[in-house]
Amino acid sequence: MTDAVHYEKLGDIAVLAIDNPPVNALGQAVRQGLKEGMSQAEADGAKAVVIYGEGRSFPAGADIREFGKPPMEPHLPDVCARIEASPLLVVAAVHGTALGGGLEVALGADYRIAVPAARVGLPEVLIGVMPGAGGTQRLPRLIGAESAVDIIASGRQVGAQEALELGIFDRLEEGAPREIGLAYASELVEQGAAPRPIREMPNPVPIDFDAAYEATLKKGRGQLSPAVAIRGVQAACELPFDDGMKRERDLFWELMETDQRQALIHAFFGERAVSKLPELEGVAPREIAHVAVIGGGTMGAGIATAALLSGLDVTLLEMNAEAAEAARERITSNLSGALKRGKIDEAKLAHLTETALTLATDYDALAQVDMVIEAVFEDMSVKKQVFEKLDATCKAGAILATNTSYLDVNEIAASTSRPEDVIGLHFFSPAHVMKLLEVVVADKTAPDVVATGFALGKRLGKVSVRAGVCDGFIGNRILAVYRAAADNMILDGASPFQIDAALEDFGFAMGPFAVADLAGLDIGWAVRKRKREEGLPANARDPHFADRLCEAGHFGQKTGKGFYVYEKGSRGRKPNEEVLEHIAADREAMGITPREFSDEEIVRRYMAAMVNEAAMVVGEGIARRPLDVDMTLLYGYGFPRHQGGPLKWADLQGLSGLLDDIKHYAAEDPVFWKPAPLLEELVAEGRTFDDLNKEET
Ligand code: T1G
Repeated sequence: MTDAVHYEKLGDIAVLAIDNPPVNALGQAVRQGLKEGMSQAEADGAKAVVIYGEGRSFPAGADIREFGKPPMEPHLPDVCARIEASPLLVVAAVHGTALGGGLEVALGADYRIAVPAARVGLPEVLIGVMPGAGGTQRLPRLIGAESAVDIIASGRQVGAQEALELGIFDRLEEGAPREIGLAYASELVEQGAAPRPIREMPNPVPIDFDAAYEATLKKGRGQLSPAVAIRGVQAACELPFDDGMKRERDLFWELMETDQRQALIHAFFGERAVSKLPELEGVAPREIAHVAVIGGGTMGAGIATAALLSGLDVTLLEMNAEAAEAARERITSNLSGALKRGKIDEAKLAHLTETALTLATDYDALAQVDMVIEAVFEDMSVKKQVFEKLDATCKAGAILATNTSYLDVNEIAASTSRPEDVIGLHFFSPAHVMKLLEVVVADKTAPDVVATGFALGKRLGKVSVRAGVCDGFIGNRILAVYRAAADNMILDGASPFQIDAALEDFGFAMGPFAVADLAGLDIGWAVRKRKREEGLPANARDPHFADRLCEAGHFGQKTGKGFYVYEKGSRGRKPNEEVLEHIAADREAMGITPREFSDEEIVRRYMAAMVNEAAMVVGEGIARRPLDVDMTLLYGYGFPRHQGGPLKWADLQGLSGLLDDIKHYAAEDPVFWKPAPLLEELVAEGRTFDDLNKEET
């Protein structure tokens, strides 16, 4: 027996305890142990076998770290088949999250018991593959094709009660998995229950698989795995079991070989690695129980909502009682979403908005808070006034954070006597929904203040990324460049509508101009005006077509018209042809003769600009690693997850080809296109952005 699976025999019942922390992933030692344990139980004359997980969970799946390496025997489908083929009664006792291969092992058993808090699922499609150990063959036989397609194509987790009702679990019982498994197995043995291998159940009734496939492919905006997994379920309906298993395996390996699998695994591990900073090893965060938010507008109310939902007490400071009450209404409205989704009930809503939330109009109310998050108007002089007051009011050790999206945090810190307690916490709107949090570390920010920023992010359920101080930090700095690349393509002949469509085909939920309409065109307008005041680089192209829209009061969705026209009451959008006249005027003023752009060129240029600026951001140390940029774009800017993030995408495309493109573009427009030194260095050395991730992590 391997030490990853402990074997013991109690009377007529053998027990296989899987012990492979942290999530009992089904690595080679576990698979070996299960196979040997089944043989041992049969050799010992046992009548039944109980399989359960030690620690926090029944196996949460195959060991994703083995992906991309030569597969090692015994293979998981064979282990599941071995369990199913046993003449003994096999009981799986489930707690925690039985996911992927974990659920597939449980489906190899004859009976499945679980604790009421257990959850199951087949989330393989979320990491670019599909169930590959019988999940697409056994689950449909057990619960029907339609329910199986829902669970497999969505990758969602299913609660124990729903799993019981579907037929995945036979019984729910409070208690330790080992105990409830033993008791259930004893009962079954006494009843003379017979093994009931799922492979012997009839083929499930088919659904319209072509329709399901097409609909899923469209919904996934080009992600392959959910749609391909449906073909696995189709095999369960149309083929004998063993042929279905072979079909599943073939489809699984097709997906395993895709770039999307590499991209999605990169996103899975990147989401966890990004908030592990070597410089914070052993640095204890400060205690945070009571936070203050200054400013109850959209951002402040969103931040307060996130803090309240995480169990923190919040004092929200506004200029006057009326503004403070308006903020409470915004927070209550934000929380009504959580109420509708069943995350909180009415009593909790009342507690959060009337007890946990305190409104204030006087800075003295902030004297004892542990942290202040400032979310006032994006103007340096206003922010400096706020921080001077906080410096004079807040207790020693209170953390003073600014939610600024681009202003210089060093300058804000310098307006206090305690710059070591000042940090940037850049939330993304809506702050109680968007997962990205840029933790902006100023020159004098103390390590335990950084650690506290990450601890707060974790508590709020955010993906926190460390950012250095520059205009726009990581995300907005890169956004400004790829948005400018799109503007330049418009000046040269493309239309905003073609650009949006091309990037939505690439996988973005919305193209850049639809996003600008959503965020509000006045935001970009203010940035362009600020940058003009600061002085643009000589010969920089400075389009005005978006300004013309704003001057006419068209700010996008909130005014019903921007790049698109938004009909009242309909979610649709129609191109606003007026913008084409403004574009033509710009081209004429710049003496440009427009040319055709292919969708492929649009994506290539847009992505080249994004990758190049991202390489500068990493090269300058504003982002610690390439994966930090990838997580920023995935969690804050709608970058398609199945493309992995801009720098993973660049690695998969090939850096030398990208650099060649950028040099070609630079020959046309040397002002906008300057190859990033880091990109040139990696190409020269034959290295990838992933190589840098490995060095740093
Ligand atoms: N393999 C390897 N490591 C894993 C892992 C896995 N399957 N799941 C989690 N980890 C690591 C994770 O990287 C982290 O490591 C630690 O465990 C704690 O995880 C044949 C082929 C189970 C819901 O996709 O969804 O089965 O950072 O921080 O928030 O059909 O982990 O501590 O070093 O996420 O409590 C299918 C993926 C695999 C499940 C727990 N299974 N995991 O969440 O903790 S493919 C999955 C999760 C498969 C078969 C196919 C979550 C979780 P570190 P965590 P958590």
